[in-house]
Parts: sequence; C-alpha cells; structure tokens
Amino acid sequence: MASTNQSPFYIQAEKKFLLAQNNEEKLQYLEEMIRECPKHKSAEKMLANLKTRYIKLKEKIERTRRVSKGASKKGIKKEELQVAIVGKTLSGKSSLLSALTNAKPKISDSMFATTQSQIGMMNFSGVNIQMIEVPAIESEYYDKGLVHTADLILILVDSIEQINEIKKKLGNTNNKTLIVFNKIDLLNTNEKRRLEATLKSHKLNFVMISAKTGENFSELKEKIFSGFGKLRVFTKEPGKKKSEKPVILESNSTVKDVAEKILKGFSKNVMETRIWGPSSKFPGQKVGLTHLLKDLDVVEFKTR
Ligand SMILES: Nc1nc2c(ncn2[C@@H]2O[C@H](COP(=O)(O)OP(=O)(O)OP(=O)(O)O)[C@@H](O)[C@H]2O)c(=O)[nH]1
Ligand SMILES: [Mg+2]
Repeated sequence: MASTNQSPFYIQAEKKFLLAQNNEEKLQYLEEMIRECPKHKSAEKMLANLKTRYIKLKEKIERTRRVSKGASKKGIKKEELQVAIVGKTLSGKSSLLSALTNAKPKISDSMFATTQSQIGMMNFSGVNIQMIEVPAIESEYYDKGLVHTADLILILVDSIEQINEIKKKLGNTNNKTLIVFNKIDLLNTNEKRRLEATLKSHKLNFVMISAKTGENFSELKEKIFSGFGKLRVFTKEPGKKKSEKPVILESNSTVKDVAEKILKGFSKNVMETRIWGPSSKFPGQKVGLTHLLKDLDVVEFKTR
C-alpha cells in the first residue's frame, strides 16, 4: 500500500485502524480509509482491496453478533442430562443452583435479580448433570425455549399456590417435572408435616428442601436422577474393575444398546455378556443382547 502516495488523512485513518481495539472500531476506520483513499487509476487496486476487507469484516461482525445473540437464548450447549430450574422470582433458584453446582449466580432479596440463564454442573454418582436457572417465569427474561428442551423441569416453589400457577404458565409440555418445595427451614415440624400431607394428597412428584441449609439434598438428587427416567449402567472387561462413570441409557434399553454405545457400532464383536446387579438373577449371569437392563447394572463384554 505504501507505493501509492497517500494523503495525511488516509495515513491518519490507517493509524487509527491499526490501533483499533475491536472489530467495530476497525470497521469504522476502514470506512474512513476508503473515503480518504485516492480515487485515481493507480490506486484502483488498493481501493478494491480495502472494499473487500470492509465487506469481510462487516460479515464477520454480523456473524459474531448472531452467535452471541443466540447464546443468550439457546446457544447453551446441551449436555446429555439437562435440568431447568423454573419458578417465580425470589423462590430461591439462584440459591439452589449455587448450592448444587459450581455456578456462582447472584443471590439477592430484591426481585428479578437473575436476568440471564445461569448454568452449572452437578456431579451425581459419576453422572454430569447440567443445571440451568431460567430467569423468573413472570419476567420478560424468562426463556421458554430453553425450558422446553430440558430433560427435566424443576418447578421450584415456596408456597402451594405457586405450583398450579407455574404449571399453567408452562402450558402443555412433554417434559418430565419435579416439584421442589423450597425454604422448609422456615417451617416448624408440624408445618412441614402438614405440607407433606397436602403435597401427597395431590399425588405430586415432589421433594421438600432448603436451599439455604441443604436439608434433603440427597433425596433431591436421587429424585432428579430418577426424574429423567434413564438408566446408569456400568461396563467392564473380563478380569477388570467396572467403569468409574456409568453409561446413560433410555429406560427400556437392552444389552445391545450399551454395546452399541460403548463399542460404537461394533456390538457384533461381542462374544459373551455377563451381568451383575438389579437385572441379573445371580451375579455374573450370562445374558443375550436382548436382555433388558435396570438402573445400576454392571455389564461385562467379552469381545473378539
Ligand atoms: N430461609 C431461606 N431463604 C432462602 C432459601 N432459598 C433462598 N432464600 C432466600 O430467598 C431470596 C431469593 O433467593 P434467590 O436464590 O436469589 O432467588 P431467585 O429465585 O434466584 O430470584 P430471582 O433470580 O431474582 O428471580 C434470597 O434472600 C435468599 O437468601 C431457603 O431455602 N431458605
Ligand atoms: Mg436468581
């Protein structure tokens, strides 16, 4: 570019371009450079080059804009097991997310503190469960799309009335749900007993917790996992210990499904399968590929 005689204005613009902090600024100075670029014949190539750079940069900026806009909506990478925490403001969504996962959302006693979905990871017996706090259901930031793709919706409430209110707002969904009644540290033994009786009488799948004290968290985690309706199956090779992390499978899975998943399509290489755990008649029972599995089974494959 130096070969063409440039005006001081052009040189100035180019300097600013080179010092620009971000793409938006670069674009602005590139535009200035185009304006200041000499329009005579010998500079034609250079002008064309500047214009190409301008268009490319503009496209790049628009691309990243689209991506980051999407990220706040549905750009959250969905893990195998995903839970959405849904509830009214101040029900304790951030408190729960923060107590169960590595996330550090803002916990506050002023309303609508969470305006963007917050993500955390919870490990439960070797299974990673992605948990998402969705902004309060009655707020403009509530993200319906995110909720409807979750494997399980935690309906977090601190009063009985909120249950139907939230269910109504959720509308008809195919999602599995679990009612989580929070703040039971504020109730005495009698009040807890009455609350439990009421929830039972409505035949709800529920758990009563305190996000503050951690009361009943182990029951909560169990219910979250069973809420997915999935199986954890450990695998092993003959003479070795079982895998540390289980394979996650749909509830009606067979030995063949595990084999396909871990052998990546090479289940035909399985010569013999033995099974330990809930679905076996006795430890080490030999089974065929159509054998139906149960949660926490251990499957051993002898392959060729
Ligand atoms: N006593 C008690 N207070 C709780 C419990 N969980 C949350 N809180 C309190 O309730 C208030 C709201 O908690 P958050 O976790 O910020 O509620 P949120 O649902 O995330 O609220 P928004 O994001 O603003 O919609 C805070 O003052 C918390 O300390 C609980 O189990 N027991
Ligand atoms: Mg919050």
